[in-house]
Amino acid sequence: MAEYKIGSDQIGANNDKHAKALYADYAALGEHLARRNIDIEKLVEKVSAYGVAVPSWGVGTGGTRFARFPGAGEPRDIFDKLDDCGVIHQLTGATPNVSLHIPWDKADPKALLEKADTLGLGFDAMNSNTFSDAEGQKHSYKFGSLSHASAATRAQAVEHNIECIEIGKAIGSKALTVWIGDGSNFPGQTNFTTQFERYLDAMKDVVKALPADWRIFTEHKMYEPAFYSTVVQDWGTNYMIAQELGPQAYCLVDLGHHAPNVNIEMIVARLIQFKKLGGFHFNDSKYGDDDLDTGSIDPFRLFLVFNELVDAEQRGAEGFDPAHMLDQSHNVTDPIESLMQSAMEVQRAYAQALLVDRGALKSFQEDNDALMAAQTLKKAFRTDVEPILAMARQRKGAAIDPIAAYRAAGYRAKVAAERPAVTGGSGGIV
Ligand code: LRH
Ligand code: MN
Ligand code: MN
Repeated sequence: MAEYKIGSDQIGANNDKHAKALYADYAALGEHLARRNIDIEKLVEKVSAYGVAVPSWGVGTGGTRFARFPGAGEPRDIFDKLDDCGVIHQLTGATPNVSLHIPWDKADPKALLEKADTLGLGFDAMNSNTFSDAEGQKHSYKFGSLSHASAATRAQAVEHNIECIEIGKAIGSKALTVWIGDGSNFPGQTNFTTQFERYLDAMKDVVKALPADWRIFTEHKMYEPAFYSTVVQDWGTNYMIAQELGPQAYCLVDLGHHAPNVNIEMIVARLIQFKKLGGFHFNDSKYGDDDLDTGSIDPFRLFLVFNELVDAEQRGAEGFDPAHMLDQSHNVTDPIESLMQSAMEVQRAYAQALLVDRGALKSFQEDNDALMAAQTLKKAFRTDVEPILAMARQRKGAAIDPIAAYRAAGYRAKVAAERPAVTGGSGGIV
């Protein structure tokens, strides 16, 4: 039994305030969906079983390239971070796993496991960091890591990734996500081909260290921190990498890592079709890698991504098992609130995508009825599925309204009293 940070009586008291309205809304939606031949109970089951992992680095206040404004009760270490992740899961019932970033979260694996156990949490993919220099590290990553011109620097980056696998093995993780900042800032600074060859060779060494039941996810990103060229810049390159690295290698899609207007849902469909979709970093963006709360800018795009995922799930696409993780940075909100909101947005998109009448959609597509095909998706997207999500939470003992319950519990003030205040500074995380 998990030792949660917020009393279940507090959640219960908050739920009591919302229960009557929830039952009424649930009954009304159930009736409406029945007319569409949809069983609301089946949807609650599906949504209940759904989970998205929280990034350990997301529970601290992030920064821009210009400044960081820490909030009250900033987690001091990975154990505080896990406490915060535990609260997110306790209130939403939607985030059973945490994704760690090494060396930021480096700690005794036994202690990590014990702490996660007390909070009822598990661990999703490990993330390596060769985009910044760790304290005491011999070779700098200023000019790259896995693709660096110097063999010693590349070997150090390979070693770091192997260390992440070792830690992951000890805590029950089954995947490693590799994102590198390698690239160049000026035309001529690097040779595209040589740099990519070096990267592939180094990654092959990492893959050799992968246990048989692990997967490795490579994450592409168009630019930043490199501003002229990036080694793993788009899904095409990413797909080539996954092909080169073999059957354990898959592509990770971070929603914020594409050129503006790129059709991300179509990229997702392609990667599913060719059995190389490894997972997601969900977030939202307006301009670049903004790391805004998931679904805060373009919820329709999130729905369209889930439309592809549900399509694949329902037709039993071979080898389809993507990891679902959030990757956000919070500058002006309480990270716990933002992550809870995002987890619920992801669930919402999933529930909406489950509502798509796929039989009708197929006929409209075959009849070239563009208007009705589009309306079929819109009809699902426009349905307010909140009572389904709230009912799934309530039945798990989570909160009907997680943000209200969190605020009422005063968790932030409580940890602010225990955790020393952190002063701001210049920009940080990418
Ligand atoms: C890079 C990225 C990647 C990192 C995380 C901190 O922009 O999305 O996933 O590991 O941010
Ligand atoms: Mn990411
Ligand atoms: Mn990013």
